[in-house]
Amino acid sequence: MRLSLLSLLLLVACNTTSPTTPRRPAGDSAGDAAAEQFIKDALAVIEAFNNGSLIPEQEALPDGETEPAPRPSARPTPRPGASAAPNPEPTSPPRVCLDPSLSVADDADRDGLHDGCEQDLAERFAPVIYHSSSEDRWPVNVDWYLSRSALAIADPRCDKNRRERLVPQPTQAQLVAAQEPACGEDEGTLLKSAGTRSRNKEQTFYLEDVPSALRNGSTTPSDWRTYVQAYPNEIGGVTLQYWRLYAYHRDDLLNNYGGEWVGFHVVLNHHEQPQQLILLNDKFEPQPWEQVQLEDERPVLFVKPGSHNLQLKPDKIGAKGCGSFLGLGCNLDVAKPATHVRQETHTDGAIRWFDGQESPSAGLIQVGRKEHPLNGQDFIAYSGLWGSLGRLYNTSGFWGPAFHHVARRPDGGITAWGAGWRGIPQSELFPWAESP
Ligand SMILES: [Ca+2]
Ligand SMILES: [Ca+2]
Repeated sequence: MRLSLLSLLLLVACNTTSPTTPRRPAGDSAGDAAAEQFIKDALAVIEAFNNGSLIPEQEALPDGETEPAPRPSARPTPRPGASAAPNPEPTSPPRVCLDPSLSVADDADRDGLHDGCEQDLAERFAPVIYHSSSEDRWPVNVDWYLSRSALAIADPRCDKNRRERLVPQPTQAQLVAAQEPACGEDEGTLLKSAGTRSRNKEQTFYLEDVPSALRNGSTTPSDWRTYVQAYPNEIGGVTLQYWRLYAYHRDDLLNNYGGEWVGFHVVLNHHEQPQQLILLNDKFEPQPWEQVQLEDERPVLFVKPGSHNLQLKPDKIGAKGCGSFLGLGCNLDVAKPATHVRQETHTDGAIRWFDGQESPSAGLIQVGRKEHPLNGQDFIAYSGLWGSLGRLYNTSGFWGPAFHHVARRPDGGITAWGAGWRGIPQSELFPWAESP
């Protein structure tokens, strides 16, 4: 069993101020040594925590609990008297986009950063994305998907293994407003479409797969919206998360499912300089910025057809349009426009197709926090699945950005949503409630 951070700090404190240790007058050298040792011990605990080698235990939610539950603090609370400890963050101001005098109008997602400044950074580092000319599952956006799907619930603990359609073509407001009573041993608990995350994809809200004829997504470029979340990070800069939605994931015969979210992070330091690009394909993959191809300051990413995994290089991405015999040996090549579709994701960017047609891109939209969405993007608080339930875990839909499955922390925290977030609210880091 791991000791919680709070327990360790208490242990340190108790050892330092043990009632068996006689109190010493101020200025006493032994007392100074004890105080010094206390600070050293506390710093060691803080360092271990920040290194990830000390993770607070997750407290089980009581039955029926669906509201945000108090969690162990993501960062240690300094003890009075330990304030002489140096700032563990290796940077000093300026803090990017940070303004203590911000009004709610300027910081509607309440992360301490000016929303306009966050948008400017997101536009500046918005990626250029290449799809192969042999792609057949194109991007969509949230409202496109919702208007062709239906909100439903699955609860195998009910009689007859409940699978029930609740709201056809839900709006974003309807998507996050559903509440249904749980069956079985959880009877009396309310499952919430904006709150309850299912561990095993059993007792869960889900969005039905779109009909087969629509699984190729949208070929209308104005539908290819890119969603952004920005937040203050632990190196005094801003982390930019970019997320995109596809109607369907087709990997192979066995690993197909509806509703796929693909994302990555751009980590900026306190001088607005990018340090890392973190891919979120099947795992959390930080990449040094030096390895990222750039167009001006913008990262360039390549999409593997069907699975939509993101790559830093176009290696082994097959394509059409090379003019080779039977298309043999044809791969996506930036220098050969017939092998790809090039999308500038920033607002006012363009999309150029392999046949030369060009049209405006859909641009970026900030989603804000799941507790304080921006720009009407309420979907970000939806905690159910984005595709139907299949026979297996991997053939069922997956979660959206704020409840994403990649690299989930041992204590249940959502890594893909909260990595490096300085002072992350516990209600953002953890699901609000969990079901089987
Ligand atoms: Ca903000
Ligand atoms: Ca933000």
